[in-house]
Amino acid sequence: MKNRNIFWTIALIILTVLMTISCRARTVNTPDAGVENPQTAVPAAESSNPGDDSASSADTGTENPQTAVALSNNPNPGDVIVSATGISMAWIPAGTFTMGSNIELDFAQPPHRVTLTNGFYMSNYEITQAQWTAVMGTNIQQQERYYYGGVGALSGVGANYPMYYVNWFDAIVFCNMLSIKEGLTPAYSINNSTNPDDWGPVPASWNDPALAVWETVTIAANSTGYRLPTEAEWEYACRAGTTTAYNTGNTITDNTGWYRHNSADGTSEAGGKPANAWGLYDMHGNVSEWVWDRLDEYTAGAKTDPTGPSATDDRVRVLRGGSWNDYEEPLRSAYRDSFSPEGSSNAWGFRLVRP
Ligand SMILES: [Ca+2]
Repeated sequence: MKNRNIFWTIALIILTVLMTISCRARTVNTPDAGVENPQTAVPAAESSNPGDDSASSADTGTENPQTAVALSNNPNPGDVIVSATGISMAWIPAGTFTMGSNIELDFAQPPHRVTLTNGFYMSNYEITQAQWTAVMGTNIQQQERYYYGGVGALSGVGANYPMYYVNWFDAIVFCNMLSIKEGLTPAYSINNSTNPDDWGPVPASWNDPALAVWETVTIAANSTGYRLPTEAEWEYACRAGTTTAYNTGNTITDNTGWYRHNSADGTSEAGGKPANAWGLYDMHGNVSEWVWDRLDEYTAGAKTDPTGPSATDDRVRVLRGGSWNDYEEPLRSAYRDSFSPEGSSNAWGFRLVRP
């Protein structure tokens, strides 16, 4: 009887130890609610697979792109969520900053105070070719159709390369298609429909009669879906608290981003240069990025949640951040480029935001 008691005592101790070890292991492996701190995220070289679900998930152990992560009620700047489609997005906090610059070449005078009253999520990377194909079903070769310089050419092909040959209308179609795919309320409405299937073919030439209708696009109030950043949201997120010409300082360096002096005559895989303080990659260079706003001259007064002019006489839309094909100046945080919304190029792409 005594031996039997000792046996059960030892068995109980062993069982307790085993359960403790098991619990500890499970605790260590549990993802932190899918939230990844970009300050501790794996370096870009190891995580340069924004379009590759399996690799990023296996590498970090904190992302499961197959599962939409519940939005945090109180995220910190740079906290990452990963959408059901595998698009990682960083939290950009509400705040006030000085938009524009006094550098004449930036076309961004006068500098003025802008307040963004709501935080938002912004995709950590430019939308990649794999992400485009997953939502739209077409590849970069099928999308190549018009180059404003007159000569078409592909400038980098691969799952993790940024998508280009996307005109402004293509980008808003992508936003709504992705929102529908993920069960969110689409942000854009044309002719009282938020379903791009009702909109007809995307206008891709300056004399397409459908342009008149497409340019009436509006943002649906209170939508939960994906959209292009406003110009103010883009610059605020690019700066991430910095006030210098680039978010890496007042002079460009190799780490600032891909541009004409360090890109091999084309785009590079997303995430190849260091992220800014809020975990955003390639805000400077690689592909220049469409934003929502039509181009207009800045005015001096302070503004809250600006969305640009609504008049269609300013029909060109703003592009931000410069590209692999640009010299130093267009990569600056404040620099404003623009083009007609039906135009596309092998140096222009986009990224997304959502509430
Ligand atoms: Ca870019």
